[in-house]
Amino acid sequence: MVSLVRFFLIILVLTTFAGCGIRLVSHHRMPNNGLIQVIDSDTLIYEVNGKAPLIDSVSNGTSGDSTSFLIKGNQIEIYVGQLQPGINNIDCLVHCGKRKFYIHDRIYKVSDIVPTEVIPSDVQFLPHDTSSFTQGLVYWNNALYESTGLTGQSKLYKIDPATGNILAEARIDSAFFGEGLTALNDHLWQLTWKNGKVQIFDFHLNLIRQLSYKREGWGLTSCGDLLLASDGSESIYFLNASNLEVERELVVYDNKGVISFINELEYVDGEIWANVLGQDYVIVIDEKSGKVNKRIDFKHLINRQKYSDAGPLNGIAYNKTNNLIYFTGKNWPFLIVWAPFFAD
Ligand SMILES: [Ca+2]
Repeated sequence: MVSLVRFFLIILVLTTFAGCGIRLVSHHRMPNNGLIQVIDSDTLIYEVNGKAPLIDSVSNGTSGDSTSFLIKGNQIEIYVGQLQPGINNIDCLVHCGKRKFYIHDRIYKVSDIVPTEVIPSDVQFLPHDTSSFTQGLVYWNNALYESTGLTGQSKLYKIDPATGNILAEARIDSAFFGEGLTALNDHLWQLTWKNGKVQIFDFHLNLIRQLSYKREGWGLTSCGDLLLASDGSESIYFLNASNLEVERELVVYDNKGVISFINELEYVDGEIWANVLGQDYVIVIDEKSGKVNKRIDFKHLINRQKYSDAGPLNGIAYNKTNNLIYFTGKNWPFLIVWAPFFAD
């Protein structure tokens, strides 16, 4: 008899609280990191469901005075119009009868900067091997180095930056799909796409060692003693080169929202130049805030009717000794050489 009473008590408790909870009903979360994009509306609406869901009060969280709340029956409206662009935390405690619900979310607000549109002029062209499925480009010690992709075809090239001539080349492991490439600590560092490895080469293109890596490898550059890597999302990861642990994550966004599919990277004087998969432009990102400062358009420089086999722009390399920047793309017939000058 005792066990029967216990059984009905359990059923009663489950029935009372089944489906109870609080959920966001005004916005969607981004699938890979749960971020909430706040673009058109400055009000988040959460709703309590379950039995007797009327909200009594709300306690402020770490957002302090920057947000205000409005209770409407079983809904709470959180106004975030005063928050700064970029990532913000929303923390509060909702009191609902004897129950409490915690709201802990990360939102981002769009950038307050409208990117400057730049169209490169006075560029030079160098030849580029149209069989190169370009995935990364870097300048180091008077040479360009290129990483190319496709499983079984991936290579590393050393290229003369004055002529575009190939000086040396090496195949990488035929099981690997080569991706982003950078120079750090007198070595070349190469991502692989889904092979879970970072490969380290000397400048004669000899493999020195491999490190395990848990993300997809897309673009790679370096700043100081850190590696900066993309994985096709809207984030750039600042990695400790000794263990590839993430020291900082930078979310890229402009005045219209977060920018996904960040690919090839190049660190240039406090900014990160990046291409976006499938686009013939390069965005220039503030290293600290993630805001896009400029958008450099290359579509007038690649005639896609004439070069119908050419894929996306996917190589950016910076020679800081003479301020030249090199660009190319998957199966492009040329490298573009440009000395950028921004009149700002
Ligand atoms: Ca690069």
